[in-house]
Amino acid sequence: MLRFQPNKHRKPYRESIDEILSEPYDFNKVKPCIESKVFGIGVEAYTVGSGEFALSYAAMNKEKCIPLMDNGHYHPTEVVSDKIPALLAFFPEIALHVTRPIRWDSDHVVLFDDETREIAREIVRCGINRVHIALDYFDASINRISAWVTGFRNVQKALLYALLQPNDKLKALQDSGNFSKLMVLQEEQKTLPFGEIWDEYCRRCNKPIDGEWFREIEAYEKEVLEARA
Ligand SMILES: [Mn+2]
Repeated sequence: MLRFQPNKHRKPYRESIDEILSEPYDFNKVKPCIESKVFGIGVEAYTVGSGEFALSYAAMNKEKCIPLMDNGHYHPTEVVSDKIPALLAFFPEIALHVTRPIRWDSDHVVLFDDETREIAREIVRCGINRVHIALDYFDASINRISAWVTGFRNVQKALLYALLQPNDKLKALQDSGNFSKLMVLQEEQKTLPFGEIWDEYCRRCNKPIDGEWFREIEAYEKEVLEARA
């Protein structure tokens, strides 16, 4: 007698996704996503929708769904930026949940940090039209509007930063094996005056520049949110 039932959870999970995706929809307009996770609260030792499960499902059902990577859902030594070109070698399009992981947890407010910039650079290098970008974070310990605005602006900043890179020049240096110059150029770009370009982008979009918007949120907190409490 079998003590354990193999695939007790994964088989019904697979069948339920099959059933959900059997409903008619236009795949050109609706992009169901299969998102993996490396943990679940209280079930750190075993997660049904693991990376292998989700990616295999998406690979076998390319006409019905696309894979989604949440960068809070991997081991802390793995980076989603590196996985983007790998998946795009097999899938015409992919989706992302951009977030900020801390240890085993995800969903913190996205910062303008190294990995967010690297994710944006891979998106730009691989083809911005092939990647659907969604944000996935919250933080109830800080003002939620400022959390939302900070993370959203940081992803926009990362994309602008990536678009400003001399990508053709960097590619030519890589292709010709000139890795010394490639490294030097990439390092020197880090201290170029990015903030002024971001401010100009905000002005052209008719949106507040950094330093202007937070006071509006503070005023709203005082006048509206605190009055509700
Ligand atoms: Mn997610």
